[in-house]
Amino acid sequence: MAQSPPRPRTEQFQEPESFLTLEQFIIDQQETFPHSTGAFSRLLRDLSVAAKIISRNIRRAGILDVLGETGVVNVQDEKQKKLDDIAHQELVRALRRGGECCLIGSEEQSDTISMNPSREDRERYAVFFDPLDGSSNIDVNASVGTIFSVYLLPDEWDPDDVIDVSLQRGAEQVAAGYVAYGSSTMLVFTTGNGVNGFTLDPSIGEFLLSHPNLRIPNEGTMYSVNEADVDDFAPELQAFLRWIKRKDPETKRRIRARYIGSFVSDFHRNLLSGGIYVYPVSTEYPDGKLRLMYEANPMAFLVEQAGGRATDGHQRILDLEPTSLHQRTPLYIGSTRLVEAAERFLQGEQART
Ligand code: AHM
Ligand code: MG
Repeated sequence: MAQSPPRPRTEQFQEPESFLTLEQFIIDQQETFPHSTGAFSRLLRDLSVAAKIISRNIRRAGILDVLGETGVVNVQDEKQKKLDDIAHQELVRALRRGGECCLIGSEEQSDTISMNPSREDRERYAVFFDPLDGSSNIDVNASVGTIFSVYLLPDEWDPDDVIDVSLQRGAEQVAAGYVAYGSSTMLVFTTGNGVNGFTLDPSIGEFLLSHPNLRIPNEGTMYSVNEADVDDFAPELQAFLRWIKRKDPETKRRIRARYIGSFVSDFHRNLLSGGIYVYPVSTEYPDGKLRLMYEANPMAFLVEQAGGRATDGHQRILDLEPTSLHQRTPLYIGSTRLVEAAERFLQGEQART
C-alpha cells in the first residue's frame, strides 16, 4: 500500500520571525500614553509581573494546595477561594513593590488600601481590580481572569479623607485591561488608544504582541447570559432574548448561546468573535451582579476602544457616577448593533413580541 506523504509543517507551528514583547511595546508607545512618564510604564509592568505569577499558580493549581475555599466570606458575601486570595495578595505585593500605585481597591477587600504615601509631588495612581474573576470555575479547570482599572488620583486626594474622591467615573480611566487564563494566558489592555492583546509565551516568560489593534465586530453572533434566570428577567429583556434567537431570513444569521460564567472569558470570546454579554437586574441581584469599579468600567473602556458599546440598559457605563467601591450595575456589553438592539427593547422602543 502506498504511503501517504508527510504532512507539511503548517505555518502556525513555526516560531515567529519577529515579535514585540510587552516591555518593548510599552517603551514604543509611551508617548501615546495619557501621561507619558516612566511611572505609568512601570505601573503596567508591575501589573504584568503579577499576572505572570498568578498565571503560574493557576497552571499548577491541581498539584499545589491552592484549590478550594479559604473559609473566609468576602465583602460580597461570597465564599473566598484560595486562589482569589492568592491573586489579590500577588497584585498588592507587585503594586506595593513597584512604588507607582498609591491606592488599591480590590473585590477581596472591603476598603481601599493606601500605599506609597511619600509620592506627594509625583503622579499618584489608583488601581481597582477583581483579582480572580469567575473563580467558581477554578476547581473545575475552566477559564478565569483578572480585571484591572487605572486612574490618576486627583490632587486633592488625601489618604486620611473621609470622603472618597478616589472614586471617579469610568470615563476618567487612564488604562484598563484584563488577563484571561484560558488555553493560553493573554493580557489585553488599553490606554485610550486602541486595544492590544499579548499572549504569554511561558517558555521565555514574556507577553508577546499577538493581537494588535483589536476591533470587535459590529454585528455579533453570540449571546452570553445566565438564561436559567430568564423567568426572573424583565419582560422587555425576555422579548430581546426571543428576538435575538429568531433566525433572520434575510441575513440567515444564526445566533449562538455561549456562557462560561466567567466574565473575562465570555467577554474575550465576544470581543474576538462578536456578541453581547448581559448580566441584568434580577430578584437575587436587584442592582445587577457585576461591580462597577473593577468589572464593568474597565471592560466598558476596552469595548469602546475596540469599537463596541457598554450600557446599564439606559446609560453609558462610563458615565455612571460611582458612590461606593463595591457598587453593582446591570451590564449590556459587546458588539454595537446588539447592545443598541437590547437598549431599544429595554427602553420600550421595540415592540415586545
Ligand atoms: P465573581 O467576581 O465573584 O467571580 O462574580 C462574577 C462572575 C462573572 O465572572 C460571571 O459572568 C458571573 O459572575 C456569573 O454569575 P452567575 O453564576 O450568576 O451566572
Ligand atoms: Mg468578578
